[in-house]
Amino acid sequence: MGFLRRSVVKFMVLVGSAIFGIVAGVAINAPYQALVSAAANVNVSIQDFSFQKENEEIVVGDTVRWTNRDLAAHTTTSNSGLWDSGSLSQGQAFSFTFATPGTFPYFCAIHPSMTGTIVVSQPQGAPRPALTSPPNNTVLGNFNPTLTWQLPEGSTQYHLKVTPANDDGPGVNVIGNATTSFTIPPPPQWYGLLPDIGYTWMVRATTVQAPLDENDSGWGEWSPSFRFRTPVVTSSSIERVSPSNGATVNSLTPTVQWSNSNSNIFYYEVQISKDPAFGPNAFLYWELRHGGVTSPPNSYTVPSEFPLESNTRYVWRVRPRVQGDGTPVEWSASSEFIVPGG
Ligand SMILES: [Cu+2]
Repeated sequence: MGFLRRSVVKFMVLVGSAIFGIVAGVAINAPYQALVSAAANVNVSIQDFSFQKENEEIVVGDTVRWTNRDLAAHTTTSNSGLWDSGSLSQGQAFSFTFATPGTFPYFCAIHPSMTGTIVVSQPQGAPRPALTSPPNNTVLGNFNPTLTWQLPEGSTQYHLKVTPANDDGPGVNVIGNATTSFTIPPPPQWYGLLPDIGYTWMVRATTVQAPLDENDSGWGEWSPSFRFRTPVVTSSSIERVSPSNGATVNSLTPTVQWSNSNSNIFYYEVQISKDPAFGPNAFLYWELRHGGVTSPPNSYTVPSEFPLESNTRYVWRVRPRVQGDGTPVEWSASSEFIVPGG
């Protein structure tokens, strides 16, 4: 039953995306071509004590030309001081070319209630960053790769995004000055990348001087994306530290702790069971732990809501957590400990 329902849903998604693809191909292509064009001039009249029209939307490189049609003198003066025409008498004009994206309010310095806004966006088809290394579809040999790219001329900032397969796990989301590389720091500086996952990464840029956040409209388009894959790891670097094998604990909520000679691994699965085979007939404690933030590091404490049984022998084991599009790895060997009689 569940299987059937899943099939139906999958089928509907496929049909939907096929239709969307056709529509997008027809509808988007034509205007996209038209937008890749030379810089334009936009005329704004200063007339009847107002800017006409008050809100203009242009792209980077466009020039706005204000012409005073009134008998009275006016100015066009940027709120931020970017431009100031000074007093314009009837028939006089002033032009300004916008080199960066952003929203630019302005007013008349003689009649401050006269206001307007120029909204400047990046033109479609503007140069985008190009990713250079690691080359697309590289399988990494380490967990702190240096990602490099080229930026379009005049870029002031970049925005780098690294996303795990199925968005399952942590990623990297960095905005910086216009450098052309970023090295993902290894643990414990950053808990960035998990093992055996395909990551997608891309970069976008801006020519805006002011610092942008990721939701700002001043960003250019994303580069085409690249993929890399993190190394496969095993449980062989894990040692079970305490309780030592065969030890008797003094609590129904003991802490198990392990160490790992592979410092790149920080996310773990832990199991504790009465059943030496960790089978389904005994209550199975099966938890995920970020070993870098547990106290002590690389540990799991049985929660007081689910204490162990007294007078019982338990086994426990650990493995690095693999998720996304990765393949789960073998568990470590198991250790046992004894909970004494109550
Ligand atoms: Cu005025």
